[in-house]
Amino acid sequence: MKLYVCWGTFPTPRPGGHPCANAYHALKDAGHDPEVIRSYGFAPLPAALNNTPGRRRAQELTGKRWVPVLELDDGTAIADSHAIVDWAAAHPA
Ligand SMILES: N[C@@H](CCC(=O)N[C@@H](CS)C(=O)NCC(=O)O)C(=O)O
Repeated sequence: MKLYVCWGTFPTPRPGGHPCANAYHALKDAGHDPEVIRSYGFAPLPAALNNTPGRRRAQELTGKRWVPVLELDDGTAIADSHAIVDWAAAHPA
């Protein structure tokens, strides 16, 4: 599986935590070892400033360039960190 993230999976002071880190650690805690794809950019900026492979793949999968996005090995996409956390809890490795 591939986890598309922004710039990494580091903690941030944001209330509720860093969404990409939350998704990543939920997957690890469930026994998964996702390939982390750093997408860089910042989704609210114009698409031209988000023209990275990770952002383009996020758009193909979800219609939006926001991350985190989880891509399962069968191509299924799960967008939004909360949905990824829920998926991880329901699908231990
Ligand atoms: N509700 C979304 C929020 C996602 C979110 O805010 N992602 C951060 C990156 S961790 C962000 O800045 N997204 C804009 C972007 O993709 O650049 C979620 O929980 O996944």
